[in-house]
Amino acid sequence: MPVSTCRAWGKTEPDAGPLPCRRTVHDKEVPGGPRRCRAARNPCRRNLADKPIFAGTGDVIGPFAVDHAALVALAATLGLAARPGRALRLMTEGPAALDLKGVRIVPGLLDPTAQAALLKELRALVAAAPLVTHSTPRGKPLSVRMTAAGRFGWVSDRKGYRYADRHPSGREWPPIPQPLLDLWALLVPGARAPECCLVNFYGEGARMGLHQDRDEADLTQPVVSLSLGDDGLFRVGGTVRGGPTRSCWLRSGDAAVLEGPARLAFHGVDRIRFGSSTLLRDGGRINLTLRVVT
Ligand SMILES: O=C(O)CCC(=O)C(=O)O
Repeated sequence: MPVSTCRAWGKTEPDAGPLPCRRTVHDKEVPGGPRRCRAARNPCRRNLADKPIFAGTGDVIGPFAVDHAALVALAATLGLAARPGRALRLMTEGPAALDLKGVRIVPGLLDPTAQAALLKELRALVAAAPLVTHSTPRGKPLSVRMTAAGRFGWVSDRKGYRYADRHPSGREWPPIPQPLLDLWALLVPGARAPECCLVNFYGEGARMGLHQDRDEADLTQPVVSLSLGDDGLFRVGGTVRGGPTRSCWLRSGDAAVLEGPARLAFHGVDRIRFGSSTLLRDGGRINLTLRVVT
């Protein structure tokens, strides 16, 4: 059987005919931006089984301007100051972004060292505020387990979806880890300070249906999301339910920013590739979303 080889992935797959390579980003941890599949004549077909409409090449909006001081602060709080090469490369090139229906996706923003450093902070966070299985107002348990940090945490139960100033245990939420505040400053300079960092944990089979983030009082403020661990298939639609959507895989270290007209875009996670990352020993995906609540 003829095969096409995607050199970037180093795998051979059955040849299913000429189809565009959808491998746009994410395949390697590349400080400073994504790499593309170079097998233009023999494109990889790895995503065929997944069938999402992936963001295409034309959607790459290239490096975006970053505040270098914010970048250095982030590198320092993540303990990367001793590795200035990486920070300097980012400072020179700027991270590249992808426009997914107005949502800014920044692939590979945190390298594996930075991810491990952040994970350490998250372990302390979860020890102080354990993950909870919330339920919908109708009483259906959510598959994603959650906790939070900051002045507020998002909760849900028979009383509805809302922000609460305490963990369901009655304890105050722990503070938002400094690297996440630095990440916010880097990605959305000029925005108000985040008041909540929602921590979503996706175990095997967990998903999040399409929804809008609209429990916050000031919808002009952005939402910043960071993914760690297993890949998650992120879907984005418009600002009204229904209509076309587009998807891309979010990988460990990728960030996404919902801002401007896309602040109220419907979005969700169709599924995760359980075990696709080695960041978490037992598998799973963590997503952190930083929000201004009041
Ligand atoms: O897990 C994700 O990537 C999305 C999380 C999300 O949509 C949310 O917390 O509102």
